[in-house]
Amino acid sequence: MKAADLLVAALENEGVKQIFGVPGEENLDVVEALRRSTIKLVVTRHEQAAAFMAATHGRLIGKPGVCLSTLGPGALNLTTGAAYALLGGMPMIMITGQKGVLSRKQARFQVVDIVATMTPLTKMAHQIVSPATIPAMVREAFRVAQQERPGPVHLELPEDVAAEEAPAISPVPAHPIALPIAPPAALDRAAQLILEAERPLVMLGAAASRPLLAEALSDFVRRVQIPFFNTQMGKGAVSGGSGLYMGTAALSERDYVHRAIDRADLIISIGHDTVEKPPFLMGRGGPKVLHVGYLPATVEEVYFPHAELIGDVGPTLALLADRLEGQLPRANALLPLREQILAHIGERATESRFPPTPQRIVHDVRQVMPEDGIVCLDNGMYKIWFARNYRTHVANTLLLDNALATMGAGLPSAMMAAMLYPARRVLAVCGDGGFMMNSQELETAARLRLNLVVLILQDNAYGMIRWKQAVDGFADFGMTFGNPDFVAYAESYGLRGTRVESAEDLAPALEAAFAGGGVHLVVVPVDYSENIRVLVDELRAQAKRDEEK
Ligand SMILES: Cc1ncc(C[n+]2csc(CCOP(=O)(O)OP(=O)(O)O)c2C)c(N)n1
Ligand SMILES: [Mg+2]
Repeated sequence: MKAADLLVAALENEGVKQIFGVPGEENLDVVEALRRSTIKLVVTRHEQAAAFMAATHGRLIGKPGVCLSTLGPGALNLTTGAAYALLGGMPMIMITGQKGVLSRKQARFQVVDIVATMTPLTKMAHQIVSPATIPAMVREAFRVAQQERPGPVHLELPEDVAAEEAPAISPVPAHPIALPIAPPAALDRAAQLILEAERPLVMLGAAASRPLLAEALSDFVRRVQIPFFNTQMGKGAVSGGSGLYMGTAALSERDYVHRAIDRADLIISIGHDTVEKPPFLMGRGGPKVLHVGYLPATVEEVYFPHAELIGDVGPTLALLADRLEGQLPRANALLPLREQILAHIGERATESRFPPTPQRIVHDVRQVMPEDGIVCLDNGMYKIWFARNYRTHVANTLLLDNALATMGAGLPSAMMAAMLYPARRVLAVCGDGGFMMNSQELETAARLRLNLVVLILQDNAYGMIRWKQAVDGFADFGMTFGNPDFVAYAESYGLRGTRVESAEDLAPALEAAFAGGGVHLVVVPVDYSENIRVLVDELRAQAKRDEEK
């Protein structure tokens, strides 16, 4: 048995079903061990996509996804994915090769210090130096990756260590981990704050989307009946139909949802992670904030809670609800604002101008997605519109990245969702910029025979930056580009493509794409004049009117 076999046995012991990546010659012993294992090796066309897929695996089911690369160039291609998982709180394991460390027959060819590179991008980065350490090291890697706050872990296996004869050591079994729950005194203090509040509001943040938390959170909201809003990454954490959803804070201030936030006197902030673009800006004199989380709040200029409840969030919330249920006559004080907030958000959602508005696109996507359908966004202007306008009813059905906010993750994250949930509809929504950053993965998606629809919003530009340029009064410069014929591009991969030619065609085109199965590209132009009309002019005018009142 070689060390590589020991590594793969340890991965099997962790329940790993597939590994994504691009091997190099330094990984060949690991590849051979994988060939003889129950684990499937899924080669991608770029390591970045492999890392985005592995991270999304962790995000969606709470267990680390695994990716693999060679040394130097391949490992460096994993770095954006590492940062994506680190900032996004997604458990992931990265395994990279390295030249031999016991002798250096190739001198420094391709050698980059990857452990040092990965150190600031991971929770832990280690080189494996001896076969006997592998079982414990792999177990520790998974424990660290999975433990709150979840994130990526890097293991480097040099080729000579991988090829070494290894003792037959059994893998280390996982031990159950029970997290502490907030102490009774802290729960009493928090309950007191909430009982005294005149206009309480719940905010659900990124950690509220942890896959195992959905039920406990929904219970809490139902039991206390306090209206809630969410951050972009907290979207979908409470199952639908509660009648208490007030909106999503896609901007940091002045959006319609901020009418409720600004009027609240207490915000119960559940699972907020300050990696997200601030959902509101704390200042002196604003609402008090009670932070509920697995970990204490990091203090920022715009976030400095007045009280905290730290511990396993689900059980902690249950204990808090025990102290509050039926005792909050003012729980719904802010609820009367709900209707007007949601009505404003819904404007222009059915207009038939062409190219369609972002509001119309979000509306039509919602129409063709069943409640449990999963929409995976890349990064671009439409992210704000989807965060703001798309209503979710099931946890983790709108996957977006408001942490690293990298372009290029839309397609790979949707591919992972389609692999994990073959019976659910999965849609990637990408700008023409972000799609082209990892479009080569269409080949991987085709090879894996995934059922997946990719909606490309074509404006022949880096629209989001062009918008910011205009908002800040700069000249329109340097943001436009040409595009391939996306339908022909899809066909060149053996896939189907549809170009939407009228507003009325969008929903039927998506419907037909899903019905046809396989991977299908749907291309639609988008009218981004709404960005300035709504997100700047209208909101500024409203804020001014509100101030004058
Ligand atoms: C990897 C990466 N590069 C650059 C950026 C900065 N950026 C954010 S949005 C954006 C434009 C996105 O363009 P596109 O994908 O076409 O979407 P659009 O905004 O046009 O809808 C850019 C360049 C980023 N977030 N990530
Ligand atoms: Mg674009």
